[in-house]
Amino acid sequence: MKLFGYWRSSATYRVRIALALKGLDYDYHPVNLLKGEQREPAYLEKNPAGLVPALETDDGAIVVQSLAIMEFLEDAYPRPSILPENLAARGHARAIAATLACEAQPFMNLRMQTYLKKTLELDNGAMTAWLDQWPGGAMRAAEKMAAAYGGDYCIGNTPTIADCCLVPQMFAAKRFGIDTTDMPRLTDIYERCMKLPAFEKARPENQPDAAKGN
Ligand SMILES: N[C@@H](CCC(=O)N[C@@H](CS)C(=O)NCC(=O)O)C(=O)O
Repeated sequence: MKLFGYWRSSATYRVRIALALKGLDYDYHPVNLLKGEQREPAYLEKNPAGLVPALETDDGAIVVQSLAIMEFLEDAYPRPSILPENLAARGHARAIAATLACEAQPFMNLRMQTYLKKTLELDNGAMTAWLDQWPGGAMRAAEKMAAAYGGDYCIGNTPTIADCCLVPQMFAAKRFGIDTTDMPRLTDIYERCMKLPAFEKARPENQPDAAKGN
């Protein structure tokens, strides 16, 4: 398999965690977002949305959208699983994953940030308010969803697709200065995940394209 991504992309980070939890090998193909490589014709053939990640399977098929990629991995390589056994718990794991991937991260991605700063000319105060309102609001919803469950991770005692989304979202929140002090359950889960080898392997700083000092 080939993973097209960027070291600091939270959507790519989700997929790296899922691949590592499943113990799967892959070739990593960096797409430099700061240089605009996601909009070059060769990459747009893989993902017409101009976003990373994209996964090329061993058969040469391309799967895009991190949640779809993680579901593909789960279907293709079911063990170890990144979904709970219990059907309701599976639904809840997917719901937390979707809350973070669909309702928090899109408000922070590069093209959204560029539009807010350069086109709408929001100042730092307005940017902080935006981040607290939208990604922050979605994270506070995820905090309540995860708090409804016991266990070491978002849903129970095994990392799931929800944790694959949580860790990159916490990483991005720290980078953008979103206040997470009212998210004790998410903070606790994040810290526990970061002690696991799969999460360590997937860290942005440990990727070959990681920029030093950024
Ligand atoms: N819903 C997409 C989101 C992908 C996404 O937002 N990727 C960002 C990096 S985290 C990106 O490629 N941004 C490039 C840009 O904004 O130009 C997914 O989950 O894969």
